[in-house]
Amino acid sequence: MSFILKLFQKKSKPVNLTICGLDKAGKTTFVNYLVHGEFRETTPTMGINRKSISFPKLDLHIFDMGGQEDFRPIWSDINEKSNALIYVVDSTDYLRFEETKRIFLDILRSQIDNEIPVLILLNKTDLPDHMERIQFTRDFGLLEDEISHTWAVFDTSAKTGEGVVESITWFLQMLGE
Ligand SMILES: Nc1nc2c(ncn2[C@@H]2O[C@H](COP(=O)(O)OP(=O)(O)OP(=O)(O)O)[C@@H](O)[C@H]2O)c(=O)[nH]1
Ligand SMILES: [Mg+2]
Repeated sequence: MSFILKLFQKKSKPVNLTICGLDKAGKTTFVNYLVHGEFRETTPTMGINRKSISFPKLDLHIFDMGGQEDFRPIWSDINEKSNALIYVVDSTDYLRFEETKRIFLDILRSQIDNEIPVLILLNKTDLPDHMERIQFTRDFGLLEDEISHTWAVFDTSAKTGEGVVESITWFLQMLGE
């Protein structure tokens, strides 16, 4: 490519994306599905797992955060520098529902700006007795007046791939892809 063409070539927009959620929610499995197009076994993320994916109009720099309690204090620093948030919830983890809701609302209130789009993944919907999306949306506090972010909830399975393309397509549109 000539020097002149390179000068006028459209640059991809860099986007920093944080993926948060409790440990074992399926964050890394989701990222793996995005990157490899198939399910891969994972090990718990110790700290931060970084991946980059290029789309035609944007470069996604993914910060897949470790969800164990010890690593959660790191989240705020990364979230404050992020342009996008994915929050992953294990749809079969009824026991920790209030814990994940509290942490999620705290991120929205104090760690990210109002204009940042938020994609919520109700993950592991391949498993029986998972939460239903409509009920989840209400119980998770998303319909409250104080929520001013653009958000959407998608049923996903990072194991079978259900909802992976649909959710990321919505998100890329919100990010200007
Ligand atoms: N059935 C099912 N299992 C899943 C799904 N997503 C993840 N898992 C499994 O759940 C376990 C935890 O997945 P991870 O992706 O490592 O979870 P994580 O949120 O990254 O966990 P931390 O790194 O500890 O924060 C693994 O055994 C995955 O295979 C899913 O959609 N369906
Ligand atoms: Mg992980």
